Amino acid sequence: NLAPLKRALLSVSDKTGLIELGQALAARGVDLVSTGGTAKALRDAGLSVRDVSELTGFPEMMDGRVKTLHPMVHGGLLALRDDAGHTAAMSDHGIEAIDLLVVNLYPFEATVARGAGYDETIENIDIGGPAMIRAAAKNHGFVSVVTDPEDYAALLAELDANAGQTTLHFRQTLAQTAYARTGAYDAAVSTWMAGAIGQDTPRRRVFAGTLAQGLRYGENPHQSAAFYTDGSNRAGVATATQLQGKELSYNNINDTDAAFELVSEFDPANGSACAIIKHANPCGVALGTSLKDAYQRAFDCDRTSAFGGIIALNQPLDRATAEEIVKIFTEVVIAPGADDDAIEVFATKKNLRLLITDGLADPAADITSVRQVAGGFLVQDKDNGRVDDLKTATKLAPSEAQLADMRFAWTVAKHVKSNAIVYVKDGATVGVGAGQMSRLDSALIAAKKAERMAEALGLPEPLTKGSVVASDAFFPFADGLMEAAGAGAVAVIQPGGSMRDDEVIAAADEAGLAMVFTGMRHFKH
Ligand code: 93A
Repeated sequence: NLAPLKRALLSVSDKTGLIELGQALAARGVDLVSTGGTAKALRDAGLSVRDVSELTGFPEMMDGRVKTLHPMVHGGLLALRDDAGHTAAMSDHGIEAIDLLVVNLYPFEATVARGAGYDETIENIDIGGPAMIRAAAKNHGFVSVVTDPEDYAALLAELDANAGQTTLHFRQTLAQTAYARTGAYDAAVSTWMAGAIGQDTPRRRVFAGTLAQGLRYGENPHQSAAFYTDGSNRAGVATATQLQGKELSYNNINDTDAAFELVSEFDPANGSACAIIKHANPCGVALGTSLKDAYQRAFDCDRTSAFGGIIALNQPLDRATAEEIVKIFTEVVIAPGADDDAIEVFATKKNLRLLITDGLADPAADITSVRQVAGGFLVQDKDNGRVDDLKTATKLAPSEAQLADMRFAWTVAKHVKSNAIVYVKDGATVGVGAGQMSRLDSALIAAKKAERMAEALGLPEPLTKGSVVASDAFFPFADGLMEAAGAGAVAVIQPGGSMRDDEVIAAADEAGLAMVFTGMRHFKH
């Protein structure tokens, strides 16, 4: 059991809750020591506080770069109170024990987020703060370290419950949080530098994020979960503003991300686009003469699956589209804006979440993606591959209209889990086959869904008749291609490059198909 806490060093950039904490500590007889700005804030509130320069015998210098980097501070944080050698060193050098460290760091992440220049960003790399945090956390046997204003209340409650001290378990928890903070901080610095200097290899990267919110549960109710932001401030689900609806779930966030990344492929200057996602795969994607038209056409691809789906739009939500969307149950709508009329329409559906982003995501951005495997992480550049030159492989060349549909189908296929087969007609998906272990099965499933939709819509034949089809990777055999042709596809876009390309091309020629090769594949696993 430690003696009641005697001395606290407070050095905080975010002064939220500082005065209340200082008052509460002073009321408990704790001696306060602080760096310049923090000391001033405490003094202005009428508290008595010593400057850290009084402790170190050195002024804060070099524009504050050197304020607490001194043995008087670090000795006071690191000394083992039950070690005769350490306590002797303390008394020899007049080092005063620091029992509580309250630090939050220079706002590096916020500085990056607001787009500050190189020099200003460098100046916001905190050195003394992390050094103290790491020292205090190492010495958690004796020292409490608080790095988040949200923990001030818990600290005070702990002091009250334990005669002016903290329990070892509490200090351990604080230390664990502290190392998470310094680790994430340096990761943010390294990530920013990678971008600033054009260091784009994923081989020298470290990943950490900032807790954005705890989630009710994970993919399933028996899994606990949380959501972290990576500080990149990229437009998307992590940075969107939620205007209404209950809290997003783990699966909502994952699906909303898939929806928004997909719809962001379609430049709003070229027209309206809508993507509807279920279980991270699109069940309908369409361009339209208006946003409402795009939504309706996306919906008509697979009305059954669209129920309870997640909708992403590439233009601000308007009243007409909102009125159409509320006709069925939808989990989330994400869009780069919403007008007042649309917001009014959505207000009648309390559970429908509406997320507003700051523009669209840049599909060409150089981003690193991370996936966990047992015992490690897989890191790669995000798939931002684009194909401009399509090579016609068959005798028959595609028409301009078919080429436009092929490019659309190819873009959608990039966002469909492999094996991906996507049928498209007139700028709308009419059949999506996703995530099958065989390409043939994906082609079959997509065609089957199109048949079902034709029945539901009372059409004379499935919309796959006269469609184009995209395959995210080459057809290893002619069978998948023939399945697509059987469903009515008349033009094919695929990477090419199979050992049996000759066979596949011959089969396409025989069936009277036009086929182009992209020379690039878009596996998504
Ligand atoms: O510039 S520093 O890296 N050098 C230091 O020695 C130092 N000591 C504390 N930054 C340092 N700090 C940071 O100053 C703290 O982490 C805190 O964020 C900030 C508090 O400064 P002030 O009390 O003057 O507002």
